[in-house]
Amino acid sequence: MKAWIIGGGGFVGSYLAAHLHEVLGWETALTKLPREQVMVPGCDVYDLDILDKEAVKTQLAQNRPDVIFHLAAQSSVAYAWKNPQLTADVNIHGCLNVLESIRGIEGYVPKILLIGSGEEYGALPAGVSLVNESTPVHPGNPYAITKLTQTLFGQLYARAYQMDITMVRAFNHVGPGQLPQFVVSDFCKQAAEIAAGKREPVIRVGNLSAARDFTDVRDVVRAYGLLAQYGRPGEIYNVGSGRAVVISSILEQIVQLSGMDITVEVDPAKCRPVEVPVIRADITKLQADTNWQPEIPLEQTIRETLADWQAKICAE
Ligand code: A2R
Ligand code: GDD
Repeated sequence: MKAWIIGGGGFVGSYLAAHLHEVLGWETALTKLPREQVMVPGCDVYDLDILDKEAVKTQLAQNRPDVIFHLAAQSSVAYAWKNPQLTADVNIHGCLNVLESIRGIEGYVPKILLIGSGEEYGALPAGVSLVNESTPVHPGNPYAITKLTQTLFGQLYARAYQMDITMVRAFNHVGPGQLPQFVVSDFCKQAAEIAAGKREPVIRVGNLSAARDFTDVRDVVRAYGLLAQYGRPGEIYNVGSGRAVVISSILEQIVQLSGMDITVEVDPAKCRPVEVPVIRADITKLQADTNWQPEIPLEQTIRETLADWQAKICAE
């Protein structure tokens, strides 16, 4: 099996490439932006900007992978509020460049996994917090709208052109190596800086009352590998833990693990204009079709992410 990861220079990309190559034994290549550095043993790496449609088509036509994982995105909800245009360009036009390129290659029908988001569901009816793939969607921020659009195009192209596209709604994924614009990594980095005496003992936070469904990135990439094999064309699958965790409890764990006396300050710049209070995935469909189970407890992920930041900051 020949796999191709588009947008492999980010957080999930290297974990996914290592899983496909080392565990599944697939011939694996990943694409990254020219400015990114990434190296995964045994995997080929190519530069590719998905806004360059000709380049997308040329690379795919030359290599004709059997499976394509489309990860490339502007993936930050917070940044999408600041730059909705760029978010729409990459997440919608970029995705269309990929789909149209594949459609334009004669006789080529690869398996395509489009990675969307649990944010697509958005505001839920009163009393509803567990969402399945049929729950009505009300995306509540620019990022979520772009990801829902990607999913809709995926469904349309699967139906209209018989393309083998499976849509994923990934909920929050976390682990060592994630950029500090995401909450667990952000809090761990600040705690590590405090422990190293590189900042005052104050952690700056956004909205601590929201609850999100967190899964270790290593469990997430196992789910992607399974969906590439068993995910049905035209179908959407939630990938999450099925458990919602309040952000304040994550902060408490990190402060406790750091063993320091730390004050918490709300930074209004880190609070979003609007936010869905609770998001939690119903993963019945994923489990029925793939037998996937999350294996790594959140406590372990948080511990390892904090240790990773402590090592990085000590090495600076
Ligand atoms: O924005 P950067 O410099 O971090 O680069 C991101 C890259 N990317 C692009 N790749 C090709 N052409 C573009 N025009 C373009 N713009 C951005 O896609 C980054 O290296 C990668 C996405 O990785 P992350 O932002 O680290 O997201 P993560 O956590 O790996 O999530 C993978 C997928 C994304 O579609 C998320 O929206 C979804 O899972 O949750
Ligand atoms: N980043 C950040 N920093 N978030 C904070 C902070 C803070 O200081 N304080 C509280 N939060 C809250 C956010 O308001 C949000 O409710 C929650 O923590 C998680 O925020 P992020 O880690 O930035 O992730 P996200 O939920 O907005 O988006 C992530 O998950 C989506 C799937 O549910 C990203 O990985 C998306 O790409 C992904 O689609």
